[in-house]
Amino acid sequence: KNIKLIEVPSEVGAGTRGASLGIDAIKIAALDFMSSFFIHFPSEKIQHENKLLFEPIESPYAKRIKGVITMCEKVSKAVAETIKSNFFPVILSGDHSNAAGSIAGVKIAKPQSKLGVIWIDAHADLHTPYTTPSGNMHGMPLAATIGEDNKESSVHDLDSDITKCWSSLKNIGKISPKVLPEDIVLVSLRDYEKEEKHLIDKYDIKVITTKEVRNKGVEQVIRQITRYLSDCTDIYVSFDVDSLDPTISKGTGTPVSNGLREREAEDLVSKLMQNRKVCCLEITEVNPTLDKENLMAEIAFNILQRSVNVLLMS
Ligand code: DIR
Ligand code: MN
Ligand code: MN
Ligand code: MN
Repeated sequence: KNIKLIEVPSEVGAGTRGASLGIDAIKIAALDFMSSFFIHFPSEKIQHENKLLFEPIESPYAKRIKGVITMCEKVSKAVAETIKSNFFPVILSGDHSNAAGSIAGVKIAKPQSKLGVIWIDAHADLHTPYTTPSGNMHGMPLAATIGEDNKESSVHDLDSDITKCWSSLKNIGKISPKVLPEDIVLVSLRDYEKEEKHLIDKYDIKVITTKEVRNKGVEQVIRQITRYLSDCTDIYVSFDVDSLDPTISKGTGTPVSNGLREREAEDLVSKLMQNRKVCCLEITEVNPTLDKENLMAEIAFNILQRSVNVLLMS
């Protein structure tokens, strides 16, 4: 496969500052490892909207959603163009809200696809502005992707401006829903709110716990995921570094115990790349400002490099 790196140094969707520096931290990790990895691939850097961080927040239930919409539009176009020109997009993003744009991009390039999503994350990212406990948009990309409002779990009243913004986010790429809940697999999920649990139960969304990864082993779990998504034509994989255990993941704004070990994450992501249906990989939420040793970026780089090596061979 031909690889193209798409760099998205945006952190307007995160609640903790610093993830926009994650991509540079991964490059520094490569340099510290004396790796020439980044020379070998064409890359495109998407212009960010991080200046919004200095401005007052317009809505507490969807912080900087306009910036997130702008980012997702740009990311979706870049990802769609990349796939159409026969390159495999590997996205390095600041915060996870950008993934709504990445998935939109895949769907724009492959409008007829039945698109599966493998979401490796401590969180479900299934909140909406109606249910969010934080207002942080990085907790919402999967809900936007499945076109969900979850009004039945509503805890906030929204004004019409935010309602409109949420509709725009759901409709990025003018296709909604882009993915069906039955075609999502949440891996290493362990921190969610009852409003998200409601959706997981309502749609019977597939969850694979850290314990299952550990007990069954990566290969077995991958077979299980592959079987589960067997009627999907294409698959997008998202790796949020907070899926890793906090003992190794210092560089995340949202550490949650009982996470994946480095080896498990590396095996899981890289071996998933052997699946021919996988057409896009995103690695996200490295926050080097929380991590004096740059360990998180080093782990992210190892996962990136091994995954790309597998992609190059297939
Ligand atoms: C929580 C935390 N569910 C929220 N979400 C995070 O604020 O929506 N997602 N950190 O990555
Ligand atoms: Mn996430
Ligand atoms: Mn997360
Ligand atoms: Mn199915």
